[in-house]
Amino acid sequence: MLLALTGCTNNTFTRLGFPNPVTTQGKVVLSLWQGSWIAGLAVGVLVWGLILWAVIFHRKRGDRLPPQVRYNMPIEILYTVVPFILIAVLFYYTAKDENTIDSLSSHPDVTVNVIGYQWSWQFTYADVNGVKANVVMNGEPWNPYASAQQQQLPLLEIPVGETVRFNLTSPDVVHAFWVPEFLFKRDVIPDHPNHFEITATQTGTFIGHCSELCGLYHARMLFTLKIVTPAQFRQFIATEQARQKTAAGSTT
Ligand SMILES: [Cu+2]
Repeated sequence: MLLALTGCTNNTFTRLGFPNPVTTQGKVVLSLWQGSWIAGLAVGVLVWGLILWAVIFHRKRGDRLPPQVRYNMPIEILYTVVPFILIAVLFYYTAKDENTIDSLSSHPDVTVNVIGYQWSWQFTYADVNGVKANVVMNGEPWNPYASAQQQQLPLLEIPVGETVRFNLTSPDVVHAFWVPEFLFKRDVIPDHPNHFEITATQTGTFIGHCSELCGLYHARMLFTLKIVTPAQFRQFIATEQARQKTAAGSTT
């Protein structure tokens, strides 16, 4: 029933509490989550059924000790083999999906270098379709004296339907890059660059978070993620390149 439900509807109930994924990788995570629940429920129903059966049909009827099953080889082997099969199936699908989610293409369409620092984000568009972009989007570290409305969140804009690679580094402590709708987070570790790729499947605006407690204003370490059409994205890059060139020119 659950399988049929997941096939034809898309709501929090059939997603078992997960957000609606907006990347191809996120959809893989969601399927693994749903599959694990279905497997878990199937085992649960069997075990609960056996417990109820024992409770109802094997109640204590007098003082005679019922037949004991200790050192019964076939049952001992069953106890060992069945859990092993359960774990092996879960392991197989988890490892398979991890490989899919972790896979890096040889030529991503867009490469973004991400620096997570106390307490904001910097996004550098290193490469767009094999061409150096040199666009830097920097957040202002959280200012406790400014109102939430005054505070500008750093902007990460990416195109829908194209592979985007993120290279993650940190100059200070461990952070973690997290967009709930990616159904994915990855640590941002000093002296240990991390990488991952996503392909967005729909446009929209989302909020990204740091998900590793990193100090006083950790909770304020947010960014805006905008997934736009490839044409809007090219326009964004061109506009930022022009703006940043002018800004650089006016300071020298
Ligand atoms: Cu952080």
